[in-house]
Amino acid sequence: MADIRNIVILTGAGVSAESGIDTFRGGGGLWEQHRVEDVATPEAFARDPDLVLRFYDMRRAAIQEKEPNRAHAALARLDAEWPGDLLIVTQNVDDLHERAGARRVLHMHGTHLNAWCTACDARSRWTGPLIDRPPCPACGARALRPDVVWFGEMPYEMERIYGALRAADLFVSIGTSGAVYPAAGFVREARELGTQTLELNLERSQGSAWFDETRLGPAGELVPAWVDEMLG
Ligand code: BJW
Repeated sequence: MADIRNIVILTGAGVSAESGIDTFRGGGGLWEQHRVEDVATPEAFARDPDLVLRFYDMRRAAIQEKEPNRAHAALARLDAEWPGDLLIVTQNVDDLHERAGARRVLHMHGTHLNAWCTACDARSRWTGPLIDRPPCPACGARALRPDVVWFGEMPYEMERIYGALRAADLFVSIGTSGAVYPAAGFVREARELGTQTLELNLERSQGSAWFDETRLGPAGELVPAWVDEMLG
């Protein structure tokens, strides 16, 4: 890890697993017998909005009961103390990075704690349920949906992410299966740019072969140890 100034960190569900938030593809990856791919799509929302809203209401309520873990805390410390550029690109829709104190965080798949009005396009902070079709605080239309990125939709702030990847000296992927694009492709972008790449995961992921180094173990142990290394 020599000559590193700019760092991009990609996080996935594994970073929040030790906070008690289920991963997507662990434990069968099913919710009430539905695959994530069948609930997290605009088609599913059009076909059965109650099912999809119930799924998100349940998860929005659950994350508010959870607390950041040692991995979130270590990344927040790195964010606070790292003198170079740093960007935590999270696929997670929980707010545990922020609640641990991290500031340089980008939610590429959106956030549970926003509702998006499909009538006026406003985003509003939202902590309660959506199942009863509450009115949009901005325009009053009953057209709110979770502000999350479903399959077939464009993830947020891709230009900013690719810009940070181009400037990075180190790309680190933590707790993600490498099953979902475009995030799964970041390691290849980084390699093509000659950037050092490191993976921290409980087990080998679909992308492990692309990384210069993979360290296996729980994020709550691996991340604090790596952050200690980085901060010397
Ligand atoms: C631990 C641990 C511990 C456990 N410690 N680790 C080829 C190229 C480009 C696109 C595609 C393509 N083929 C198909 C596509 C389209 C599609 C896609 O990827 N489909 C796949 C099924 C193949 N992608 C899209 O549609 C995306 N949009 C898009 O591509 O737009 C066009 C575009 C093209 C090019 C550039 C830009 C745009 C949108 C994807 C949206 C994903 N949405 C979801 C739902 C979000 C809302 C919600 O939360 O409900 O995002 S799906 C779900 O998967 C969620 C996650 O963020 C995402 C990734 O999951 P993650 O985080 O990796 O979790 P898991 O469960 O898979 O893995 C957990 C990992 O943790 C495991 O590895 C464990 O080992 C580890 N772990 N405990 C450390 N204690």
